Amino acid sequence: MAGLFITFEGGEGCGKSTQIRLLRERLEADGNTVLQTREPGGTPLGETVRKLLQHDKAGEGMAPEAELLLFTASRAQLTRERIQPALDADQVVLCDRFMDSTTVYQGVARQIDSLSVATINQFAVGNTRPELTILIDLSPDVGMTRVRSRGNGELDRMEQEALEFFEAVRAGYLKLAADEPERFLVLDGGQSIEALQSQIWEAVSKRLSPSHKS
Ligand code: Z5A
Repeated sequence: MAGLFITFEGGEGCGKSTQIRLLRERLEADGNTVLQTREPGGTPLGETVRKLLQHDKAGEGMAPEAELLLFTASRAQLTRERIQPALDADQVVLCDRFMDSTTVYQGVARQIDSLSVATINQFAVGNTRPELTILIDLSPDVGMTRVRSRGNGELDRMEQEALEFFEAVRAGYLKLAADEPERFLVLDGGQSIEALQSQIWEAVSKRLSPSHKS
């Protein structure tokens, strides 16, 4: 596969968006063409689904199965409309959340059976898989404190879940990472922004080949 596909995962407020922005800036300064995107969202269809999932009144009382299908519908569109074309053009793709979020949030925390989640996830992404997944691990209470003190402090539909939900998410991520150590880089999200950035750069720069510069 051409290109380099990197995903970022972790609980709320772990620092993904901050690190993705810094990494994109550094990659671009080095002459790489970068697609930075996010889930749910990243396409007009996906951004509409994002509103439904997070803030729309229509999302109240959403069944876990409907939630699973909405997240994966957004992903199916993003993969085909933006991610795979960018990889085919030998670009670096940085995605804020991808299929591991569904495995953990809908599979582990919402307790939808793992076989159904895996089947639907695979159908959504086809053969487009990340080469590197950076998991920023942080205790949920620290993450939620950061989220509450950011912007207007309002919480979206999923951020209103109980602490146990986010503890299950964290444990789910750590298990996934232990099962696939060659794909995952697990970092302590309690470190400074600069310390995290330098560990991320070390891992990413090893995977960059001269052909990624275009
Ligand atoms: N979800 C799902 O259930 N299933 C799926 O398949 C997918 C998603 C794809 C998406 O939320 C929600 O959808 C999410 C999972 C679910 N739900 N919940 N709950 P989102 O896109 O709105 O938000 P998020 O992905 O959870 O990220 P976030 O809350 O925006 O946080 P972040 O990107 O990880 O962190 P940040 O914005 O970079 O940093 C947060 C704050 O901390 C900010 O003020 C920073 O300045 C500060 N910060 C960052 N790094 C540090 C360090 N190192 N030290 C101190 N302070 C820091």
